[in-house]
Amino acid sequence: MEDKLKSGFAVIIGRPNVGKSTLMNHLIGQKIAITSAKPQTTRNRIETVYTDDQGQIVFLDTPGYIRQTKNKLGEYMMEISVGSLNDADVVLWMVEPSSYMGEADKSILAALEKVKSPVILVINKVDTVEKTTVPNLIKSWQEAYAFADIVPVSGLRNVNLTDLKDAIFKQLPYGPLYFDPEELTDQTMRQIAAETIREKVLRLLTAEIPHGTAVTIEKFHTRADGLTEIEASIICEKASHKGIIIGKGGAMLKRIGTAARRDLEILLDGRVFLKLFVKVRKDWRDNALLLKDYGYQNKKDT
Ligand SMILES: Nc1nc2c(ncn2[C@@H]2O[C@H](COP(=O)(O)OP(=O)(O)OP(=O)(O)O)[C@@H](O)[C@H]2O)c(=O)[nH]1
Ligand SMILES: [Mg+2]
Repeated sequence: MEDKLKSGFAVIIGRPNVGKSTLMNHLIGQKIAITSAKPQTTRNRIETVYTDDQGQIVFLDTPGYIRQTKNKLGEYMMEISVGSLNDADVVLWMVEPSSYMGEADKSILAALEKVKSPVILVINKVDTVEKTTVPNLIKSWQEAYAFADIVPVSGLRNVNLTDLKDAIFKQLPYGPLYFDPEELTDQTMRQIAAETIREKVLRLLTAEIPHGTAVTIEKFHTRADGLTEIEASIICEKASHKGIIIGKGGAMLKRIGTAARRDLEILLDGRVFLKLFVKVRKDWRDNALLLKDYGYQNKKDT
């Protein structure tokens, strides 16, 4: 019945690399947010919409919470992460399957003390621990906070995701759907394309280089014959990084391009012609104007 539907915003917060973006993608059944084994993959707030006969959950994926930022990009990411809590009807705090609470988790806990909305603790990656340890994990986290619920899951392996959705709906108010159920995300195709390329950079390059990269889309055009032409630039911080991103004889750039094109062809359901450039912009992560150009700017500041 229409008037029995529930709806609201579920904000996913947690340390870098705990699996927030993976969980969100698996909850909605489509890959929207990029993921990688490197911490601080997500840089922006990413909204996705899940609708079923109980109602609608709007998920907000956020950058991994860190205590100390090293540059303006990091500051921006933390503003997004903590600021998103204000929009939450329910908070999903995601942790590793361990009873250990690190400094970042303690800071999150302190931030949550100021939040009025209910908090569900999501213990992720339970596929990596003995099943028998889970009840003890739940018990030890129970002592930390008056959680509305504690749900162990594996986002990657789709374990307990229905239970998690039920737990979320339980906390949401009755109300109208915010979005057309067909509207899966607030991300534009251009944004998803840029992020897909950045994901390949994160996954294919090691160490520090990916953290200093951004991707801009110069051209995005779908031709009458269905082929989409995309031109994009990978921005990096040093000439030496540019050399590594391009690789010997252009081999690395080719690998990045091929991997990104494959994903984009699935996403766009058509052929893609992808041309990549690499540019150096020294210290862009501390340059307010460049950050804005690359899409890292608070909406309230525009
Ligand atoms: N074994 C296992 N690995 C997982 C699970 N969920 C995520 N991962 C892995 O954990 C890593 C980080 O996943 P992400 O989804 O990018 O993590 P995140 O919390 O969004 O990270 P940031 O955006 O950096 O804050 C990736 O290598 C995932 O494949 C899970 O349930 N089980
Ligand atoms: Mg993420």
